[in-house]
Amino acid sequence: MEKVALITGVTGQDGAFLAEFLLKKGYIVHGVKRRSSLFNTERIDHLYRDPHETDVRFFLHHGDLTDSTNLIRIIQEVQPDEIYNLAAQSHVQVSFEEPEYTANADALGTLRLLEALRILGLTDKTRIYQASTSELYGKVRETPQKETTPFYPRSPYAVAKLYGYWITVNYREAYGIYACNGILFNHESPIRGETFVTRKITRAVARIKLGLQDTLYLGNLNAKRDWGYAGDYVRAMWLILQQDRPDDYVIATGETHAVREFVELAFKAAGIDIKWEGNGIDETGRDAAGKVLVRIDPRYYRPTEVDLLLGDPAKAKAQLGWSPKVSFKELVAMMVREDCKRAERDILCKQHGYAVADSFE
Ligand code: NDP
Ligand code: GDR
Repeated sequence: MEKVALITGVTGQDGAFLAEFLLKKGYIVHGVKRRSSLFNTERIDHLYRDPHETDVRFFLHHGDLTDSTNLIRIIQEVQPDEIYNLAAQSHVQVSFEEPEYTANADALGTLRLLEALRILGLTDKTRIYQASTSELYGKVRETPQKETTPFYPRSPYAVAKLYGYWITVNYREAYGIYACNGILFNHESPIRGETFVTRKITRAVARIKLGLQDTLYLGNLNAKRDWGYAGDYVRAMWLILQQDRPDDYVIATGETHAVREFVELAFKAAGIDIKWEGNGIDETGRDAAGKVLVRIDPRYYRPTEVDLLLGDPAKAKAQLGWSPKVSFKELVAMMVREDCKRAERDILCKQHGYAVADSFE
């Protein structure tokens, strides 16, 4: 029998990678997407087929994690073997501006899915994966961070995800649901949202290289992250739901790099050497000719920062047989390469009189 998966957040970076991965494994995949005034399916358009065709295996449903009745209806219709709860207001800085909405979608949204399984009598049938995060570790208590490291969330996003983590554990213990947390460290790709720091950097590097932009404005260059490749991480999500017993796992590379290093490597991948000058908000990154390419804008500083994330994926390696395949250097180069192609396309569009979006925050 073919397995049926339901992915919330299917239009996001991970949703797109996971949908493709599961379709390749022979799953029938259903995705929940929000209604939006413009198309928001760019990342999954290549997977979508007209539902009137035969042998369609990928279906989309309108839905929202803030709407219980809608989630219950979708789950009742789909009767999934596996649910991957990837939907979230996932931007840490935005969560300081929209804390209540973030809690509603990220914390209560998780509860709504778990309750739907109970209401529909699917606690024995449906396995559920919760997209937990290294942001739970927040303020450094121990490095590297592993499954037993205490949590200390440092943003409304992380606090909401803390609830999501524990409600998942609680429903596993209380009702015997196969419910698991993947505590995933940062993972990136050429389809990463443009306002996360990695993509913001690689997009700007490409546009600076091709003359579409002069300067890249950033916040804290000293924050350190354990960055991996999203394609590797969705494989871990699937493995987590294929074990004999439900459990929680750290998924990380075991390497950490500062934002500053990411900037240097990204420019290098585009053939530009960056030299740093000055300190704090006056720090600049210059090319060999002395032109300022990187400046600090304190608007991007966070009220409370997470200084250092470094994960220990030993448990995932031992129990899931998972390890990352794409290195940090390969990831940066891949992202710069793809953004250079997009910048070239933007130049063509401009030359033919079509408007293109110039800047992202
Ligand atoms: P994205 O921001 O790229 O995607 C988030 C998805 O959630 C989008 O499809 C978005 O829809 C959808 N969404 C947002 N709010 C709602 C809502 N109220 N109802 C339904 N759908 C909603 O995130 P990623 O793909 O990067 O991350 C996937 C998950 O993993 C998230 O939960 C994130 O918090 C978590 N995570 C991510 C990590 C990473 O490094 N990428 C690391 C650890 C955890 P739309 O397209 O319409 O905006
Ligand atoms: P993060 O990712 O907060 O780790 O959350 P992000 O890329 O937004 O920030 C990483 C670090 O870079 C610093 N930074 C900047 N960040 C942004 N966005 N823009 C800037 O201009 C900038 N300058 C410096 C930040 O201060 C931070 O320290 C991501 C999300 O995907 C979450 O959903 C996920 O849970 C975690 O990763 C793991």
